Amino acid sequence: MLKSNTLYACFAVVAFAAAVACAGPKPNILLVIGDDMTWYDCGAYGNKDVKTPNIDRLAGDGMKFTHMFTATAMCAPTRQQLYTGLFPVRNGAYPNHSRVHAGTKSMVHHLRALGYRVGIAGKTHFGPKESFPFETVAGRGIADKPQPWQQIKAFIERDRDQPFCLVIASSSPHMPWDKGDAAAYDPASFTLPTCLPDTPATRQQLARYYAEITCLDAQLGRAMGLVEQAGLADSTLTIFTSEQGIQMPRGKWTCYDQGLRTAFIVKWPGKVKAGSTTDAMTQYVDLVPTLIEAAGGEPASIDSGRPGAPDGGRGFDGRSFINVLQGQADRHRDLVFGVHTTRGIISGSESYPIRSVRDRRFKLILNLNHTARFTNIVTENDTNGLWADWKRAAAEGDELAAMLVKRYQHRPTIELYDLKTDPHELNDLADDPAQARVIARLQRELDRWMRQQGDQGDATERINRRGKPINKKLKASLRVETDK
Ligand SMILES: [Ca+2]
Repeated sequence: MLKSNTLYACFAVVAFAAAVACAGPKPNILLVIGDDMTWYDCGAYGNKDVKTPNIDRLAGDGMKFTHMFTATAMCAPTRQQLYTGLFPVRNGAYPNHSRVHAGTKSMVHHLRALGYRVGIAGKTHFGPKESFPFETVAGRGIADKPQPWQQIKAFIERDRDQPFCLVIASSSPHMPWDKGDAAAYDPASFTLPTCLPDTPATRQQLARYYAEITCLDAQLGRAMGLVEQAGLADSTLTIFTSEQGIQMPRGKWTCYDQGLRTAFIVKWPGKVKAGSTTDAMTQYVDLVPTLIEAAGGEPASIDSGRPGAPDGGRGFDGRSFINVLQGQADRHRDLVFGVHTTRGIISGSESYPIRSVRDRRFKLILNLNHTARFTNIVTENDTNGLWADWKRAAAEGDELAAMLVKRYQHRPTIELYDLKTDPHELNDLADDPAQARVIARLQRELDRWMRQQGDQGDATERINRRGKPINKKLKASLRVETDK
């Protein structure tokens, strides 16, 4: 009896010590989000042409993730998975410009329950309001105007006894690439990634895109400066993420890494080692559980507002990676998933569902309606002349341009890439008999994920999602039906 009491006392002491170790002041949270920026297009991730001093400084002060992924390479589904911890089909916002299912909860609910005030400045691209009841700190157009920054400053500085979570969602470098100083860049001097054809339009458009990335970088610097001026730098967990990839073929609106992979840097003084890097594979749905744990909550006990969690309950699809942040783990996910629907995007194909799964080495992509022609604004509107220039280069014998132009619109049913030897996914191995087992394994994993998500592929693509398109101006051009 004495022995068991002693054991119990020991457990109690250990449990108390653990609770004390996890306790502490709740950090403020500053989340700065880019828009359509390819993950490697900043100095911290290796691009030597684009000027990003603030992103690079943040990386020097925090942890750089090399394998963070969104599951969807377009704006509204990306943001709604990031804020809900739920993958797009399960939360309902899988077409672009669509909304989550009624009742879905977001980080606003979860962090408020932990005592936070939760605000957003800039781009929203979510709905309905009940699922994302952010305090509106400032509307869109935060780039050059003074007033939004006065409002951001006031939000950061008020109510010092209450922790805040502030999302600053920039619209840069989303097309049309008209912000920043393109004249500061010399297109002829650029070192192009091997996935881009070296054409005049590629270089000219990159100059405009880089200029707008520098504009985004300045916004990050401004936000970090306001936190520092308020004396809150040491008590604030700061995140920068690039969102999904560039609006060029094989970037936005695809499941290639150029679309899904994202820059992700976390500074958390006293918790995250400055200047560190992790190769752990993580996804945007893992962020909300991580923030809940950082705020002292228990992500496993949270009701996400939706059924169909991996364990059959109502929890998140994502899992907290706080042990990665604290240097206690260098692995998180074994598999990363992707989903794309062309319904709901401007000039999108009638139905061209794409699903993908990736492990550390291989990427499997399924084109579920591959006989259709893949279309979107890149191919049908071509406002910057890039597509026409690539087609011209292809006709004149540029082999990379020819392959990219052809494969962008006409793809096989299965694609397989070895990311170790082919990081830009240019050499499709799906027809290689030696890869049959890899394909079968990844296809099983993808099937399992789609079942958990309630994703029936083409049939899901054609379901008229309940919920109004979030941008009424685009309504006429979209194929997502609205509420009856
Ligand atoms: Ca975007």
